[in-house]
Amino acid sequence: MAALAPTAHLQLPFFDAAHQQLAADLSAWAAVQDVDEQDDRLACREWVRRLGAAGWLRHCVPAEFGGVRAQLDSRALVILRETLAFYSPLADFAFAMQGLGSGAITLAGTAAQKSRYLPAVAQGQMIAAFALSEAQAGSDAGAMATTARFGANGDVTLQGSKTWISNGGIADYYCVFAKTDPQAGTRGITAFIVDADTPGLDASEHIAVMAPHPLATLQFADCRLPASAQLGELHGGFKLAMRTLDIFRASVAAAALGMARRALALAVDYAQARPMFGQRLADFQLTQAKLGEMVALIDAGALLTYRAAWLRDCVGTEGAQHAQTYSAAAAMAKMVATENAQRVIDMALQMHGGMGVRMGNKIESLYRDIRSLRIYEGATEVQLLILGKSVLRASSKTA
Ligand code: COS
Repeated sequence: MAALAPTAHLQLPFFDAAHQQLAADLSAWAAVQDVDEQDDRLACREWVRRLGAAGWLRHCVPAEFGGVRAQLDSRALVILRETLAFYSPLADFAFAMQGLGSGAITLAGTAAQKSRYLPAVAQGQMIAAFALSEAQAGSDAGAMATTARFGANGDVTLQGSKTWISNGGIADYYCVFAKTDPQAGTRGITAFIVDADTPGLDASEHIAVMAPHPLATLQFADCRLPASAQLGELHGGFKLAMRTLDIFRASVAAAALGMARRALALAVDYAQARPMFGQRLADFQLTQAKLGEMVALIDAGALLTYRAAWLRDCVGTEGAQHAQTYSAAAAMAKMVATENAQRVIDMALQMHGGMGVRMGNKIESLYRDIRSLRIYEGATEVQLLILGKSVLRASSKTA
């Protein structure tokens, strides 16, 4: 085990004493967890159970439904993900999906929906999932083809398929987005909560990926839901999905930071221990330059990440101006932190030489773990689109 996750950055004015305590407590807990991660689905269940039992998942829901704070606190989410990812990217993933898979219920659920799902998510008794992507609708989420048709008695029938669904096959329920008015584009999408045991839902198609991560394709064949399964406004599903993603994008950035900080810690340990040409690897200026570059890349991502979280917590997202400012800040944080983390981990691996590519070495697994963060919850290219649109919007206001 490397040293405990670093916490000096928590002295920055973005954080308060409760955040600092949270980081210290979580780091002490996470450092001694030992979960066998060979089977991603079993491991993910185990992480959800442990995270729930230890109370960490309570940060995913509001206090009224078993959470820690009155509202989701982005800085707490950032600290939780950064710290968990430092120790185990799969633990981070298990935590994040409880938040993402319940976020739309927190934002738009009825009292009955919130009472049924949120306390169970917070205790780790229900595993949550968010089902937006389809084979032909990844970055272009509005192009989804899954349909939801209302029957005469108000019930709903889902037809279609979702893919790349995190927690697919192990989730207890899915927040599913489907077209309720196929001609209306992004204005014709509605969200529904689909319990995993609903007849007509098949989540058995597991997708194997390069780093442990339970993923599946979902098939909906005449999958019938009661009217009470509708989540949020009719045709309001696209905005609900975007608002949910907005909350969690800054936390993806934080997960990338955790992995990058771990890679830096490993690189420092290795450089100080490895003899080479009569001195230590760390004594070469070439090595020092790389370590310097790594720490600067991490700090750049960190400042953007903490800014985004602070904006959401302390300025808020009420009103178009604040919502757009936050949305752009979260997009920038996600893009920079994940791209920088990939570079940092690559440099750390290079420093390890042949040991870096040896299976079972932590730096080798980090190299695989980081890759998907540049893709999921909005690829880097999507973040660039969001940022580009926000620059144009700002310039047209000042013209
Ligand atoms: N919050 C609230 N509303 C938002 C929003 C946000 N963050 N982003 C967009 N909207 C609204 C827009 O204001 C617009 O509203 P009107 O219909 O009232 O005009 C509507 O949603 C459509 O927005 P836009 O025209 O920008 O949609 P696009 O189809 O061009 O798509 C992107 C925009 C690419 C940003 C969006 O599809 C996206 O985020 N794609 C990535 C999806 C993703 O992250 N997938 C991963 C799934 S989870 S692993």
